[in-house]
Amino acid sequence: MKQKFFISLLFLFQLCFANAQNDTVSYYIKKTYMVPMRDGTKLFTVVMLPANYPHAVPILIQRTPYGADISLKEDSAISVDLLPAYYRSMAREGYIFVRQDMRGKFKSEGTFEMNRPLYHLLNPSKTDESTDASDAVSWLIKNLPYNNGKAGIFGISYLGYTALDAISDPNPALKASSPQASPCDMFLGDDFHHNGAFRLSYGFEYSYMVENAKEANSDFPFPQFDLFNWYLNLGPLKNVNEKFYKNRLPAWNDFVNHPNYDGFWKRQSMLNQIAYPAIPVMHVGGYYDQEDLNGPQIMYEHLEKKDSSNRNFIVLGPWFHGEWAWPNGDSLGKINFESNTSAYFQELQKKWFDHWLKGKDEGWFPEATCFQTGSNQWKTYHAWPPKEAEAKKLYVHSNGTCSFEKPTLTAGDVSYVSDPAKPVPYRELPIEATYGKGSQWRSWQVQDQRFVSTRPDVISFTADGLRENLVVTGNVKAHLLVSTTGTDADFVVKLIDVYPDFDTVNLSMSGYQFPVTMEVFRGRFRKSFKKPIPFVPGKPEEIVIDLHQVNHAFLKGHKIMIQIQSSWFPVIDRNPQKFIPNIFEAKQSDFIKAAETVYCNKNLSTYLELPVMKD
Ligand code: PG9
Repeated sequence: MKQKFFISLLFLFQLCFANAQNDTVSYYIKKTYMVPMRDGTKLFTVVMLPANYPHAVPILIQRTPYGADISLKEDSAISVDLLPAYYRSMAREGYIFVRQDMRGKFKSEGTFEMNRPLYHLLNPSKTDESTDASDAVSWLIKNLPYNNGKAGIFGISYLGYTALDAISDPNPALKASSPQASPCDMFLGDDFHHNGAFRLSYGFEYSYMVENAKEANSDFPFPQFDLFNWYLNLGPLKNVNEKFYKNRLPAWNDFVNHPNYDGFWKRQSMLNQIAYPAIPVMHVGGYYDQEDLNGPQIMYEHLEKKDSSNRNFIVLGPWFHGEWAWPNGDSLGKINFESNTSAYFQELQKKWFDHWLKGKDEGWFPEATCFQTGSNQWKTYHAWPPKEAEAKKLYVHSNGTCSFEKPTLTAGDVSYVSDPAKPVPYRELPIEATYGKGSQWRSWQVQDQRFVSTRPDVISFTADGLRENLVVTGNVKAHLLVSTTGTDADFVVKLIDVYPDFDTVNLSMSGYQFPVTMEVFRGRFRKSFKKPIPFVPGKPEEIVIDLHQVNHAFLKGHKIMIQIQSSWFPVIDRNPQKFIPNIFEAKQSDFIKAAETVYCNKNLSTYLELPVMKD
C-alpha cells in the first residue's frame, strides 16, 4: 500500500509556536537523520517531534519500503489538526513519530530483500528487519530529546510486517507492537499466493512497483486501462520474463523458481520465525482485506498457543486493506456498516499504546474485538474464535440447493466446464491497474456476485430463506468432494449472503449476493504444499479449504448461498488444468478445457463447516 502519511494533508508552517500549549501538542517539527545499524549501514529516518512540549513521551516507529520522507522541510512544523485521523488523537497528547526507510529502499543504504527472513536467528552476526528495528530503537532512545525511554512499533501491511519482525528478540525499550494487515506466509495466504495459487496481477504489479527502482514506487506502464484482456493475452507466465522483466526483478524470479512450498517460502514464513509474543502485540485485520486477510488471523492464532503472559490481542473489522486508517470506515462498496468503524479502531489504538507506553488505564483489553457484519455491531470475546460456536455442516445438493441436511441419495453431482481461454473474472470489468487511477481493487471482496452467477462455469447452491437470524462466528471451512477430467484444477468457494428479493431496508440491495468469505485452492496441493501431485481424471478426491474467520449475522429473510468455480482471473493465474511440474514454465498448448464435478450425495458429500453461535 502506498502510504500517504502526512502528505495529502500537508500544510507548511515555519517555526512559530506562539500558540503552543503545555497540556496538549499543537505542532510537530520534522528532523531527519541517517541512523547507523550494527553493520555500519545507515538508514534514513524521519522524526516528528512535538514542538514546545517539554514532557517525556514515547516513540512510535514505522519502518517502510515505500518512502519514509514527507514533503515538509527540515525543521519545519505541521499542525496536529492537519495530520491524518489515524495519528491525530495520539499526536495531540504527545508521541514522537518516527518513519524509517528499510535498508535498500529510498534514501537508506544497503540492499532490499522482499520479505527478508530473520537471518539473525540462525546466524547472530547477520542483520535483518528485526535487528534493524532493534538498532533503530537503541539509537532513537539515546538521541531524541524528551523521550520517556519506551518505544512502540506499528503499521499497515509491509509496515505491519516490519512491526511483526520487531517482536523477535525485541529491543528492551520496545514495549508494544501492532502489526496491522501484516502478511504471515506468502505461499499459503496473503499477497503472492493463496493455497499455492499464484496471485498473478498482484505479484506482477507489486514486484515491479517495489523492485523496478530504488527510490520510487513504480507503476508498470500498461498500454490500456482495462487489464483483463491484457493479462489474458499475456499467455503463459513464462512470457513475463521473456517479454518484460528479462529476469531483472528478484521477487518475480523467486516466484518462478519456487513454485512449491519449499525452504524458500518456509524460511520467510512468520509461523516458522516467531514463536511467542515477547512483548504485547495487537494484530489488526480486515475481513475483506484484498491483500493480507490471512496474516493477522493466523499469526494471532499461532502466538496465542504460547501466550502465557496474556500479551496477544486481535482486532478484526469489516475492512479493506488498511481501511481502519481512513477517516471514514462506515461502508465498503455497497455494504453499509452504520457507524464509523475506523474511528472506533483509532480510539482503541490510542488506548492500547497509551497503556503500554504511557502507563495509562488499568490495561484491561478484550482478548478479541471483532465487528459483526450483518448486525453491524462491535463485539468483544474472551477467546477467539469463541468456543461456544457449534460446528454445523451446510451440504450442497444436486438440485442447486444447500441445507444442514446430509444428502440421502447414493447418486448426485453437478458438473461444469472450466475453460482457461475464458476464465471467470474475479471482479467486474474494468480491471484497472491495482493501484491505478479509479481502481476498484479495494472493494472487490464485497462485490455483488450476480455478475458471474449466471455463467455456465459458476455453480450456485441456495438455501431456503432464513426464518430467524443465523450468526456465524469463527473459522469457516469448505470440504469439497470433486473430480476433474484434467490432471490439475483450481477451486474457488464462496459463502454468500443473498439479500431478500425486495429489500425493504434498501431497495437497491435487493437480491445482492454479498460474499461473506471466499477462497481459492490449487488442486495439485491437496495432499501437500511441498509435493504437488496430479489428479487421476474422474477420480473423486477431497479438498479442504480454509475460508478464514468471519463474524456475520445472516438476517431473517436472507438466504445462504454457496458458489463454486474454477478460475478467478487475473488475480489468480490460470491453471493449465494439465499437470505441469512448474506452471511458470507451461506452454500455451498445455492449457486445456476440463469438466469439473462437485459431488453431492450420501457417500461423497460436499459441505461447508460453519461455526454457528447459539442464541
Ligand atoms: N500488501 C503489501 C505487501 C506487504 C508485504 C509484502 C508484500 C506486499 C503492502 O500493502 O504493503
